[in-house]
Amino acid sequence: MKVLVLGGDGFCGWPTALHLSDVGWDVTIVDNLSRRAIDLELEVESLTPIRPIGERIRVWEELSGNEIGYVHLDLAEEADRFETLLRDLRPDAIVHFGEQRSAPYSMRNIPAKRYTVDNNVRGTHNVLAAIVAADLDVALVHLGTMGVYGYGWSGSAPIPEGYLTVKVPTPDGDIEREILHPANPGSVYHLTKTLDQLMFTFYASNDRLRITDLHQGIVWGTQTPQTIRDERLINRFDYDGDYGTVLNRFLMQAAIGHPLTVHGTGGQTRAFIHIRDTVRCIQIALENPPARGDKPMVFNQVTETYRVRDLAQLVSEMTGVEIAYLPNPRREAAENELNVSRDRFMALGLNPTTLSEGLLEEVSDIATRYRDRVDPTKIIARSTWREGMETSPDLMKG
Ligand code: NAD
Ligand code: USQ
Repeated sequence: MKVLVLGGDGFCGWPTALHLSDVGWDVTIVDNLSRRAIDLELEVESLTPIRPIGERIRVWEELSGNEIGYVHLDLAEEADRFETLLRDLRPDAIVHFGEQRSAPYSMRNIPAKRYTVDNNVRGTHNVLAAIVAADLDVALVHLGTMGVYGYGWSGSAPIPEGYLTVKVPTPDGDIEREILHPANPGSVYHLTKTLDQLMFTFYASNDRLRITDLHQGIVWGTQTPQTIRDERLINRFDYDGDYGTVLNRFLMQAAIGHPLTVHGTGGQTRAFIHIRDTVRCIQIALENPPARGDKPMVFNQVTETYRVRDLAQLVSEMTGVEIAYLPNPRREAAENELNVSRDRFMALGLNPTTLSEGLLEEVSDIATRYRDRVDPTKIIARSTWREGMETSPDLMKG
């Protein structure tokens, strides 16, 4: 099986490339290294010491005997080169991680908003158009987000996997229709993922492309059985106010004794998944694609849901670090319930890593081990959803 991993140098893409290579697939990574460039722009580094892409790939080859290809290519800007790559390689499958993925970064300022839309929407469209132009019958798996559904929209009813059955009133009585679940994005980044969904619907219908959209929750954890084999293979771990996600941030904060930065009341409920399960889910999705002519298949890629303040409580009890309730820099519901259907992956054999199993390992093996690499001035989230919104003046000193 020949697979292209778009965005394969990133937090989810790198461990996925290694996992698929380890199970014997022929993997080629496509990445323009824009995420590493954003680290330079933000003057922050991954908590873990990630190595250059060429070295990562060489070390993997030495250890496993498996080659991984690498093509430096910008999906948004180099549409023709990408089409040529598809014609040359003729992959059986493509996994698409290659987007700007931070909600706070996407709200940082006008240039970051424009970049996020241009990069993500053009990139995804270029991928779809190139598959059609190269006349490939490929399984395309895209990483979407739980945030396309929004939070609190459907009350206590479980969020379905992508589609909703609705009753449409007509003069002859109600008729039932299945529609894409209404989109309710909470940031410019999340907005791009809702636009991706519409492009998938169109290309699945018009060009009979086989597309799976994975609405993934917040990924936590760092290592997989492959990245842990050698320190030079280590995965990235973002902790800064823009790219660090909530649980990994709390773990890093606990390791350096920084108060845990809960936004608002911490009543936000979110869905989570460990990086080890992300890579297994991708393999499962690639092995179970929709048929040609089917609508895009949607999986909710989540294993647990937690309230932010309960996560903070858990980490605080485990480590003794205090909790700081800060003004929320985002516009989001202060409190929400979240009930998510996730039957598909469970039915296909996913056996999830739960927080209770994996958390302590993360604190000791990653956060504590690399705590000297933390720049405390990068911890507080400074990107606000609207000009004039408050961030925390006290803790900003670091
Ligand atoms: P990441 O930023 O670590 O990785 C994305 C990779 O894509 C980077 O290596 C970047 O250089 C590359 N890239 C971006 N734009 C590109 C372009 N135009 N051309 C070529 N390469 C490009 O992000 P991640 O955390 O690995 O997320 C991967 C995907 O999963 C994203 O689409 C994200 O929306 C989705 N996702 C992530 C999470 C999470 O918690 N990390 C949760 C849900 C969904
Ligand atoms: N939060 C805090 N304190 C912090 C950081 C975050 O309270 O220090 C809160 C936020 O206000 C938010 C929640 O925690 O309510 C989640 O924030 P996050 O930064 O962990 O996650 P989010 O911005 O939603 O984005 C991340 C990934 C994104 C992915 C998304 C999945 O960066 O790529 O799409 O998770 S989901 O949230 O399910 O849509």
